[in-house]
Amino acid sequence: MLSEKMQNALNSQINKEIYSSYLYLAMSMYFEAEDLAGAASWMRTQVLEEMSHADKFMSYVNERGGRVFLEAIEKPAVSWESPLDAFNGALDHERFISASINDLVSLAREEKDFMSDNFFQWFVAEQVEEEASVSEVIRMFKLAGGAGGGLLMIDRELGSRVFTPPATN
Ligand code: OFO
Repeated sequence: MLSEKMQNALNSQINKEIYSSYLYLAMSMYFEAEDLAGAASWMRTQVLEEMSHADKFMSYVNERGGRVFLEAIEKPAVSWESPLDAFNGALDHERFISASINDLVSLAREEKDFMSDNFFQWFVAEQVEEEASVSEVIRMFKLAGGAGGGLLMIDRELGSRVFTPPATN
């Protein structure tokens, strides 16, 4: 059985994951408008990944006999100064999510809720990958100088990313 505090924290995390999905959808639409189809597609993959995170949290709350309450999702930004600016925004957001997952782990340990602690470890590892994959794109944009043929090459590379659903625990 989840404590009320843990259930609230999990519901808040579900909202953050759905917001992540919405934010990356907004970035995808920005890239579409900039004619960067590969970056748009990379972000669409990220949209699916974030919804899979939300789904994993929702399943967990239900498995533990808790109740999911869906709240309003904040409106994301609609445009960015450059592709690099958008990916920098994505990295800032992932760092914010990592901190939020760390807070969940702290709460689980405080409450001696070791089931939740164990469940959150998947997300701790996932955040390492999330931050690394966005950092890698930022590195590519910086190397290419943000324009011309280099930008087109990066866009093609980004378009090759495919969504792999996470294992169901
Ligand atoms: Fe991007 O990891 Fe979930 O939010």
